[in-house]
Amino acid sequence: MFIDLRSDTFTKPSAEMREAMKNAEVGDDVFGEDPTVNRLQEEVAGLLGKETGLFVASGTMGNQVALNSLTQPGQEVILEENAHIFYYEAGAPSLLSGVQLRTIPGKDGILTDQAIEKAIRPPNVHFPPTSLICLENTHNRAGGKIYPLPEIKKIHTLAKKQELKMHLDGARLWNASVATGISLKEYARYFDSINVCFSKGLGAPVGSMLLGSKEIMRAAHRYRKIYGGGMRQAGIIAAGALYAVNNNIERLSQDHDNARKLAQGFNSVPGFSVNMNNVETNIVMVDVDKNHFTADQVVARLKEHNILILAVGPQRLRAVTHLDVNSTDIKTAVDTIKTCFT
Ligand code: TLP
Repeated sequence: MFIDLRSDTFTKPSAEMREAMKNAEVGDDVFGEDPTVNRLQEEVAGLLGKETGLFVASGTMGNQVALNSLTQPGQEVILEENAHIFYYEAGAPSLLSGVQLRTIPGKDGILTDQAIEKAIRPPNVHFPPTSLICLENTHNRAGGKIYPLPEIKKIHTLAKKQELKMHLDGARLWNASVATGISLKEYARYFDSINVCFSKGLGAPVGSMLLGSKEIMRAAHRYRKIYGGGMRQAGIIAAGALYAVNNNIERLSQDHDNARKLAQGFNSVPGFSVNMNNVETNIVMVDVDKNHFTADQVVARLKEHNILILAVGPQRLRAVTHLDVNSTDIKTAVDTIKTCFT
């Protein structure tokens, strides 16, 4: 049995979740007639305080449908240089929305309103018009970093002043909310659209949701269809997501505790270092000293001992905690790291 720390996307649906999926009431969701999808959309829209939600196949689809709905081809979108939308979505914004991405380096993934203000294009025939700001909370490549609410508020004020739209990639917004005690609604209110994922820390096998006003969601619904995302009896998978939302949010705090323990474990071994200030949720970014090993060497060695982690750079590892990894597994992982590398 592997202890799989590569991502919180590796979770398998529990017996109870599978039971809920098996018993799901279904209908044709392209006609808006799947009762389970409709219930999920209503419940999650209620949780986030948005008018309406649209169940989509993946986080990537949610983000890309949002970009399509909030921009026009030829416009520019501002985002942080390590944002998932820029880094890991296969160049989709240029292909699907015809927009140009303007990336800005953040501090641990976080942008300030001043940095964004400098990047907004003034009216000039030479420039693409800026139309959208995208933030990511928690920030994946920054190691699950939580976007500070005061910063979000300042960026929102700037966006209002400059008449720009705001989209949130909230694949792990649940983690931010559980870690800070700030409600999902409070985080959501500063954004025109938000994507949340059920298939990460919440442990559902498939599915994400885009949320926003009825007007934005009308456009989003059409783009989802254009992308081939009309999923018919999607209630089968929506039931897994519904189960996840109703049962697996509060327990995320255990994943956060486990991430801290794992990070401390790495820090106790020469050659590894984790900035503990950045271990705020369930992602641990580990820097590997090149005088000791490469990230690939560490991955290979740990795999021999049934522990799976990811190399996300030549000297950088990522480990993610989730509901299929308990505190005993973390202890085993830490003991193994100590024996293998000291
Ligand atoms: N992230 C995955 C990989 O794509 C890197 C992971 O293992 O962390 N936004 C954020 C912040 C994400 O972390 C992810 C997935 C997505 C969007 C995309 O979701 P999916 O994989 O459902 O398209």
